[in-house]
Amino acid sequence: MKEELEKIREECQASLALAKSELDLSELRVRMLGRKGTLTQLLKRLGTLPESDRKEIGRQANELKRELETQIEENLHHLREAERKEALRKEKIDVTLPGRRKSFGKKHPLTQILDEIIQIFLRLGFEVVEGPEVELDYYNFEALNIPKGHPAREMQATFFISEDVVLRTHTSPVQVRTMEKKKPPVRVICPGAVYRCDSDPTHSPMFHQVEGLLVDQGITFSDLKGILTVFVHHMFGKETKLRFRPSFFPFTEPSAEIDIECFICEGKGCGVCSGTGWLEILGSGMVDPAVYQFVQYDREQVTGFAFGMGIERIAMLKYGINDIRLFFTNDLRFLKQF
Ligand code: 2NM
Repeated sequence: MKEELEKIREECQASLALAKSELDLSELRVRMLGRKGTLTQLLKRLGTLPESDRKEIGRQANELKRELETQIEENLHHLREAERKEALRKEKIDVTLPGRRKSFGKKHPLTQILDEIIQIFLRLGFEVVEGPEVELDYYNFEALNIPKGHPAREMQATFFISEDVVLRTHTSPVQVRTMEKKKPPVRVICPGAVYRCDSDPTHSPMFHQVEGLLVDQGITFSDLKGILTVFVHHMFGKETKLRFRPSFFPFTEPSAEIDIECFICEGKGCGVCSGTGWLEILGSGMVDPAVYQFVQYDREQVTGFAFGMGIERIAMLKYGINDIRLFFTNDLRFLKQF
């Protein structure tokens, strides 16, 4: 039995060294100290020993039992401690790390400018009207006093869909459609995309316009000057100098283009204003009575004015942008600046 006890001791030591988990340890406990465990069985057989051996072997066996119990408890404790440390290490968070910021989108610079323009005219009593981008030749040209063969048709570099259907070259057809539908007084602005076969740093084949129209009894060129002066002062600042320069459009008579003093050189003349000291920002005029005849308005009863501007042009002047394509390539490094 003495050798048996030695073997059990060795086996216990080997097993303890190998036990890597709680399960290993509880198996070892059962195998040695359980009701049918090796050591338990040996302890039960102590009574069969001669009295001379019983005391010594009994002492050693009980000592081994206690040692094994203590060792198993200790190892269990170490295992649990290691597990706890590992869990804490895994769950560790650095509360000093900066938060993850959500990035919010914002309006395209052209939309910002358009919103500003619309806001100014809404306060002046205008309403916003939209219309089709694919338009009949009749509304885009004919009813605007631009008959077939008129030089203005060549100047506009039109995209044709068919012989009498075009991509609109301006938003004026929306105003013709509005006058067809509604009797005076009419006070509308028409924003939207327009198309011309033209492409260089300052021209895009698709760009945006806002046009306006006011028709009523007794409207004069003074009303045009007043409304557009208010607009320019709101858009570019109330100290902005402006001038009305005679011009020509087939659908207005008289016609005027509106320039503002170049804010780069303050009127001295520079590269941006081509040495003139002025920047062209608007076209305008008194609606030609010929247009009223197309929409069944009484040309003896009503008068009115109309105007138009390019949104990209206004944005380029306002922000000092020298290439119109920047608006349409959607490079975030560009867009984030506005
Ligand atoms: C401009 C300049 C001058 C204009 C005229 C009309 C209509 F429909 F009433 F005849 N709509 N828009 C107009 C007049 C547009 O853009 C530079």
